[in-house]
Amino acid sequence: MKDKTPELILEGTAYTIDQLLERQETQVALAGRSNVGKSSLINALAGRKKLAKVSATPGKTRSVNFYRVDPLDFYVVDLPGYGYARASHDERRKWAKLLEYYLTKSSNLKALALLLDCRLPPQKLDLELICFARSCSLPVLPVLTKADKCKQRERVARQNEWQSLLSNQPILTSSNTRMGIDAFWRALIKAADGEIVE
Ligand SMILES: Nc1nc2c(ncn2[C@@H]2O[C@H](COP(=O)(O)OP(=O)(O)O)[C@@H](O)[C@H]2O)c(=O)[nH]1
Ligand SMILES: [Mg+2]
Repeated sequence: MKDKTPELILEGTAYTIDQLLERQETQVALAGRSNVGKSSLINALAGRKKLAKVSATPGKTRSVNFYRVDPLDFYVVDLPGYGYARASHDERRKWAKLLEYYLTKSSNLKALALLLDCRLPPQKLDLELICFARSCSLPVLPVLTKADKCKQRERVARQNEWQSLLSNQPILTSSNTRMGIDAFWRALIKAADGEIVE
């Protein structure tokens, strides 16, 4: 990257839909299935080990964290992971509602960075979220995680598979090796500028 890598600063946490919709600043959201590697990716973006909690026990995040991107003045919004197998029916419904409200009602949201496990074929819940994002004209930026766990052939196959379902090219990343982290930063900045479209 030509410029200095921006910083991520945790500025607030929302627990309710009202708190979630209060923010007026430009936002790019991060979403993905529980355990996809979202917290690890936030830490890799920030270049810090413990900004976001990496969980040994999945399904723990119930709140929405707002990270300010300094000095660019937009927010990276860390949405709760979905699809945790052991979540109760009530919890799932609550999460779905929160996600739905946020995606439909947040006028400052520019794009949804969707984290997808590089080792897995497209999953039902991911496809449902993509459909939903489309229904509210929200551009989806696909990000493949844990690429270090895949051979090159598998990476390319997975990229092609997602490419055929989405208009934007998936970015291959690994929080462990930092592969694709700069590319992800560039894509986030483009997304905040409204340059990523569906
Ligand atoms: N090999 C590998 N493991 C990862 C990577 N990112 C996350 N993990 C592991 O995947 C598990 C879930 O990670 P976490 O960041 O907590 O996922 P989250 O639930 O989506 O926030 C943890 O055991 C991480 O160490 C990666 O890029 N490579
Ligand atoms: Mg997490």
